[in-house]
Amino acid sequence: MFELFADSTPNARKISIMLEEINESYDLTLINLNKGEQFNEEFKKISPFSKIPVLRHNKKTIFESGAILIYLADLSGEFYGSNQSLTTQWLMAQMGYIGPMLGQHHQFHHYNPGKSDFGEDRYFKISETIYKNLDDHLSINEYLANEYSIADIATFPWIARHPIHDIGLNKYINLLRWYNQISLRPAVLKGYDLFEDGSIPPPA
Ligand SMILES: N[C@@H](CCC(=O)N[C@@H](CS)C(=O)NCC(=O)O)C(=O)O
Repeated sequence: MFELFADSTPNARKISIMLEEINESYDLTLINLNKGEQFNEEFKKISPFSKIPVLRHNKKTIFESGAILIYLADLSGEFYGSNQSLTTQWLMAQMGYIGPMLGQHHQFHHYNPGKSDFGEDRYFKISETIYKNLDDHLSINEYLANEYSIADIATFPWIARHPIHDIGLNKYINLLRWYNQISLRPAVLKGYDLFEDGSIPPPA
């Protein structure tokens, strides 16, 4: 049995999507970030940096969304792709670059506009470049690694925040094709809306 500690965020959605993809049922425990519940002492025991998501499976707990995805791919034998090294490279690119950079773009451009021209400009440009680099790669590849994998599952919920990026997903036709294709998967539709408070944003 699985228990997912989460809120409605891109990193948490990676795990609910993966659990749906591998057909595992799970209990959801809301860690309400707006109320600061991630800082509760009890939660810190299973999440050393006070971050969601965390997955409990049997008596084990696992933190860090990339590590959780690898754990679930190993356990199920699914979605690690035919070339695990390639899948890991794209997964790590999401964990170390795409997610953190888009996350900073959210902070400067969407949540705190006007506080730092430098921050707004820097992370807008980096995010635009990420869209362009992904678009180039997807112009000759159907998915990030050879086939649909945990690398796509990790990246999709971040691109799904495109309405607040103001970059224009529609301009990147290969990224848009990938986005639309993944949006249609029943597991993605269900896993994305984990707390039934927000479905996948349509392309714009
Ligand atoms: N590298 C971590 C990042 C986790 C993360 O930043 N989670 C955010 C939500 S998406 C969070 O818990 N934020 C609460 C906070 O920073 O106080 C992972 O991928 O699991």
